Amino acid sequence: MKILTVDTCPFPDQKPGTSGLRKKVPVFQQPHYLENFVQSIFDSIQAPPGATLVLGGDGRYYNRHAIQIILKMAAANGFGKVLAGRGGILSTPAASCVIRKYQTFGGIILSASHNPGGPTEDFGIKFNSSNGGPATETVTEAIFARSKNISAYRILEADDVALDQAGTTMLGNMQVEVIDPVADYADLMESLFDFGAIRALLGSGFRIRFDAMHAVNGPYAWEILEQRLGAPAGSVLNAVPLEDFGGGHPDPNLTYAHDLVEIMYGADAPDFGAASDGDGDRNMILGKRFFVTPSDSLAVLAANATLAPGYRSGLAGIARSMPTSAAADRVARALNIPCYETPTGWKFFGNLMDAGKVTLCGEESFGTGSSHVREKDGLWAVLFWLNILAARKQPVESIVREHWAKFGRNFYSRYDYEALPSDAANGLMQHLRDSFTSLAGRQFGRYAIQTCDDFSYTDPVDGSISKNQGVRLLFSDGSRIIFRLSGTGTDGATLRVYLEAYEADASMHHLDAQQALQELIAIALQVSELELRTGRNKPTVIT
Ligand code: G16
Repeated sequence: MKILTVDTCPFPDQKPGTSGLRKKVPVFQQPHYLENFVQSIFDSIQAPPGATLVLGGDGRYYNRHAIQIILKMAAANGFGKVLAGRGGILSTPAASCVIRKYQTFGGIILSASHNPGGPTEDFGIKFNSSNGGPATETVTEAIFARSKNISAYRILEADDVALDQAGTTMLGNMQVEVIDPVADYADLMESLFDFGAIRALLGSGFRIRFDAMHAVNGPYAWEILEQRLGAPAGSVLNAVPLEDFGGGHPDPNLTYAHDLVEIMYGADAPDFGAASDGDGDRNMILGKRFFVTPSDSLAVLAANATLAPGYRSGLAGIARSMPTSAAADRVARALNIPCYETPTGWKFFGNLMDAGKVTLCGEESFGTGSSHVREKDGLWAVLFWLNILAARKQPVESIVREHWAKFGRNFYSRYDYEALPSDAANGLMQHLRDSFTSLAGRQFGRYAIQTCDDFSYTDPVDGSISKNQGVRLLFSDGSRIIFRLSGTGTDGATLRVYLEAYEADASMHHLDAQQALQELIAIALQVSELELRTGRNKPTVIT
């Protein structure tokens, strides 16, 4: 087998976004496109010769093809071993788990997360470091810089590796070990949660539905929920991963997980419903005819954490992304532990967890997780909820309502305007920045703007600074409106408008969030000139 050095030219658009490089499949299919990016990773991460890499993805279209290329490039770049998920499958949290458990140099995860899959849909790739977490901005910047001046890549001339059965083969001088993608992760979950109590709950007539959305979590949910925990067959829906997710949009929210939503709001609704996304790191939690916002979910998990064996000794701290509601901050205050506010992107939590400053992390974008791995973790959140439900023996809705009664309610909603022309979206953001001086101190009905800024974060561990992380309008009563452009879309620009209002008065907690946030929504539309600038009179998705 021969190592080939292939001449190539740089592509200008290989800048990793919020979580790796995500593009349409035809972009990745351009000659040398994937290879350039993989070589840029290898050139930037300085792996010692003989290092071990973890490799897997969410099974979407192009996953198998990309894995073969990456294996041959890893062999040509001096790696000693690759641990690859059987069938090329590893959920994002499982990949993080395997990197940590076997103390590998890092891993490459193939996923475009919650974005649709298929020949004309999305694909993605990212590098995770030895802590199991997404590479820091310093590393992703180095990868991007390298991609702009790359002139050649190395690849082994070899046949494809058989990936569908566990076992070990050699690829040149590199060992490829095909591993069971589920076992290590399922064992980790069993070590964190009271499986006995959850099994008893599920055996007592408590009914659950988990919608895997034809994405990667199907086999994980089937093994854990139906096999190890004894949930009746059929509790896991859409459990077979498909390359195009069955034509669906594997994003667990009220719009895209509509099959589950219909079941959970139907006449004979089960007691608990949940869904996860393409690569298994996001989650949505539902009770009987009741939606738990991701921000509330983080706060409830934090307040009840000690009910789960893995968290019995308490939490070191909590972190949330800036646009996530401050519900978790109130719990942190009550527990007398620190709460950190980071920019959007799980990569910002890694340093805090490595330094032992936080145990739980969460984001409004349906992401919750803890220091058990360095990615958000969809099934973990589901099991945490089931553990709490088994311990408290109350319905989801009453647990959340009691939480609001104790801590107050942070009404919350996010409006997404997808596929906007980039110029219009950038213009709107610039208009807001230009308005900071005139907006500060202005009164809108009962709301007064106290300050406006563009969020900037200084990492308390390594001192790195991340600027321009979202425009914030902060009101005197603690309410907030935030405008941000998504870093994960592949189609024009996606504008996200985040709305939050705090209500201490329990007699108001029954209100619908859209009702409670009406005035703030009107202010957001007015100050941003959204309709005028984008031509949109309604959002694509409301969560
Ligand atoms: C990624 C990141 C998350 C982030 C989310 C949304 O999630 O890992 O930290 O909150 O994108 O980002 P944006 O608002 O920039 O689109 P995932 O599930 O797509 O990997």
